[in-house]
Amino acid sequence: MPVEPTPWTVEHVAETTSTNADLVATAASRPDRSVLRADHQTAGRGRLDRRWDAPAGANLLVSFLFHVVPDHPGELTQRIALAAAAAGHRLTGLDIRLKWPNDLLVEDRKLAGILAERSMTGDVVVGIGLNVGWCPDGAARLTEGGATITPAQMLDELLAAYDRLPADIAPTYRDALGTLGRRVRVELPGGVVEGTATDVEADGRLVVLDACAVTHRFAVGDIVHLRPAAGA
Ligand code: BT5
Repeated sequence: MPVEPTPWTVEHVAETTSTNADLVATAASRPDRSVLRADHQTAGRGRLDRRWDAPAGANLLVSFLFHVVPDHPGELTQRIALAAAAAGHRLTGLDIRLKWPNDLLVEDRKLAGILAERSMTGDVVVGIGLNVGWCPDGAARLTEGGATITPAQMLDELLAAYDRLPADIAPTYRDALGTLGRRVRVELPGGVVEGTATDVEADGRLVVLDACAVTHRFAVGDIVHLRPAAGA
């Protein structure tokens, strides 16, 4: 008999500063698989102190608390990304691809971003901002093809999709990762590397082969998907 997953404990608030900040601060007093969704964030966070924008009520702004953390904690981010992509596709038919390390894209436009953080107690909080009814210029949203979807519907579908993921997500993640096979520019505080993304390792590191046939492995970084070279 397959083991039933721990049920999700879902809380919904009208407004907060950041759902990630709330779960990180209260991790010890909440059960495993607590979920906090807000209609509006007054200080929504991206990575590296960047901002995450969304008008009140328009988009999915939600964080997930995990007390049970796998050996490679990035797997939780990968699972949320895969579940969100599957749920979005199920609701709209859009072809949603993953961009390493933590974005969801529709035709190279950003649909969602994910921010994972550790609490003082070692728990992991994974937050996703996913554009449902609104997106900034140049980004993507779930309703762009005319579908009528609410953030609450998208969350329900995401939670169900998460619990349908297989025990070993590595092949599913690799298939969904639009970064593989692409020319990429990796931007790091110390400089820039350009090359072809050839693989992703079990611990989530991206493998990039540069023009001098040197292999680089990145655990963190911002990447840009480049257009294929002319004639390639
Ligand atoms: C991310 O950061 O993409 C992670 C975003 C995580 C947001 C969620 S919402 C729920 C939870 N609570 C939080 O406080 N945060 C999480 P990053 O890769 O750094 O991308 C941030 C950049 O994306 C910004 O600098 C903007 O350029 C752009 N951006 C901001 N809002 C956007 C939106 N709605 N759609 C697309 N791009 C956006």
